[in-house]
Amino acid sequence: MKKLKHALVIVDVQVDFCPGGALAVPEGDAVIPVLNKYIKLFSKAGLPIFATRDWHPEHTKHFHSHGGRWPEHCKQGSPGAGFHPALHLPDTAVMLSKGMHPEEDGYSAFDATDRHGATFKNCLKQIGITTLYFGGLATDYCVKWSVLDALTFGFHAVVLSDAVKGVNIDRHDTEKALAEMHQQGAETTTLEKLTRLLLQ
Ligand code: VGL
Ligand code: ZN
Repeated sequence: MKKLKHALVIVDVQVDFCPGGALAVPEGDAVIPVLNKYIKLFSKAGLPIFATRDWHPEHTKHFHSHGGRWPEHCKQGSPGAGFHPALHLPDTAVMLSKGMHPEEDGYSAFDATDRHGATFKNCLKQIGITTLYFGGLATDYCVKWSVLDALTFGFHAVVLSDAVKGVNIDRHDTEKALAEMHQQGAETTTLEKLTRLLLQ
């Protein structure tokens, strides 16, 4: 892991995607303690951490109520749209918001912008990031599209296989998503492997 060229991307670890939330990912909260360890690892190494949030307007084609695929979730400013309180995001983490456009799903982190309106891609370019490590929710939607976009844009993409969970509307969606990401060139790692690599 070359210094400063790698970054952690935590996708949509929000209240609504965890058990009890409006669009709960089964066992979605299980990623949190693992992600907290990744956060420590990246922080200690001085590597940047990004956290995306799904941030929908009241009216969007994303929702059932407007002909879309999903129940209402992660509405801007609602408690469900907050980061899960057990996730220990450092103050230095860069928050990115996505899904604000009423005509678009905005699944990918590359649809997101920071608080100044800068795109994720520009944030990464500015600091010379080449490799992205993805964890969070959900494997078969926002993680998948973020990883595929990362590859399309020429980044190395690594899926943190012990820190992602899928919605699984169809039983095999997570499996399929992981296979598709792999096929497109994504790698996978685990906390154990990455820790070992860093200590070398
Ligand atoms: C997501 C479904 C709808 C996700 C967001 O974060 O994966 N999934 N909106
Ligand atoms: Zn959404």
